Amino acid sequence: MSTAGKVIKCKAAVVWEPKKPFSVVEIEVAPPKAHEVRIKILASGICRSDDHVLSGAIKANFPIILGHEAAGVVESVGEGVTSVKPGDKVIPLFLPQCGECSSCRHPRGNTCKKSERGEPTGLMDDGTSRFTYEGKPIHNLAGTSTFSEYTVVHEDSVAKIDASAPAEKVCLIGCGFSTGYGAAINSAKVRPGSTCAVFGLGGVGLSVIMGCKAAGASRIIGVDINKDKFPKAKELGATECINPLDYKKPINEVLFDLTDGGGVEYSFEVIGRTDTMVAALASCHMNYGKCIAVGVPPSASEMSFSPALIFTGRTLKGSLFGGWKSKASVPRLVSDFMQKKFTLDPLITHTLPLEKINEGFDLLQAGKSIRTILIF
Ligand code: PAD
Ligand code: ZN
Ligand code: ZN
Repeated sequence: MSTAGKVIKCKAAVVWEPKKPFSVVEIEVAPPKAHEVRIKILASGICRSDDHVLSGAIKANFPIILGHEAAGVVESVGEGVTSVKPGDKVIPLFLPQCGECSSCRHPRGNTCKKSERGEPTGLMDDGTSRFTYEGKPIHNLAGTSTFSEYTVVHEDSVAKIDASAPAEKVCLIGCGFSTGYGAAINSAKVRPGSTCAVFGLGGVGLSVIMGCKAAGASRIIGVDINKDKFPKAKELGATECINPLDYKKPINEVLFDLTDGGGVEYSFEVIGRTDTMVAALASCHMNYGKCIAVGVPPSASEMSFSPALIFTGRTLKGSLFGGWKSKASVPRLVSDFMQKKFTLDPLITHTLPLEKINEGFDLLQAGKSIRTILIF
């Protein structure tokens, strides 16, 4: 029996307030309104950005359904939806692509004005939610909310992908892989033969390493305070790994020593801390060095550093979703994966059912996982 046009009751992991565990409960998911798409989620990865919201570091409205790195199948569409239809395999996009705003129209832009930045509402365009629990609305995360068996997204926030793509792998193209890989190849435009330093060797940092390697970097230095992350970083292309806790000197000085006093050509901050952003900036060459800030720092934080750091020519640049125009690029990235142009398997360390979501976050917080994939 078709569920189109009807409220769907399903399981979702709800967080009632910051720092509290998820509760997997039965919620109601309303049908999609005009230009919206209801998706049956098949698999969703756990990203540190979800944890930043859970910890309260990134501001959001609660109660909330987190999750933004997923793959699923379209269950039904609202009026006026033309780019996807029921049955299509899709990836929800935490960064939309409306195609009309100044960023979408610019060849180098990707930060669509429809994306929720700064003060997120956690609601759909009409100011309401499609999720309710016992009649009370629950907020969404970045218009995606994929820790739910069903979710509703705007048509600008969903991309149709190859029907044969394995959801439990390509879900990573919805955030972690694309963010890291694109930071190297789009935002930094890593040059063949160059030296790179990657601060933070989680799922996103490892994807930066894959991007640096694909771009032909000859030296890739991984930096992390958890040495357990080193073997996988080396497997994916890091030529050496260093732990700041092993040195008395600041890590930027260590990196200068390792590069004959010149500094690296490209540095990437993939942690989400302002002190490591400044350290990454100070680690790159004073003249032509480029530092890409990928990690999401706490909402209220401010960064301070001496202007001398950039006066001589260094570049500091942010990178959201790897600089990709989301709706146009995600289907192509999935095809590239299907053609074995890159691998996602090394990023997946754990697979759990949705009911065990708290275990998945425990693993991330303990530094024991790269990506945990929740299977629905
Ligand atoms: P993760 O927690 O799996 O990895 C972070 C790594 O940093 C871990 O291996 C830590 O051990 C390491 N680390 C922590 N503190 C330090 C330190 N002081 N010095 C060196 N290493 C340290 O996270 P992730 O890979 O899922 O995400 C990384 C960041 O990227 C995080 O801030 C997340 O919110 C952000 C992100 N940004 C975007 C974007 O579009 N810009 C998208 C997705 C994720
Ligand atoms: Zn993410
Ligand atoms: Zn736009």
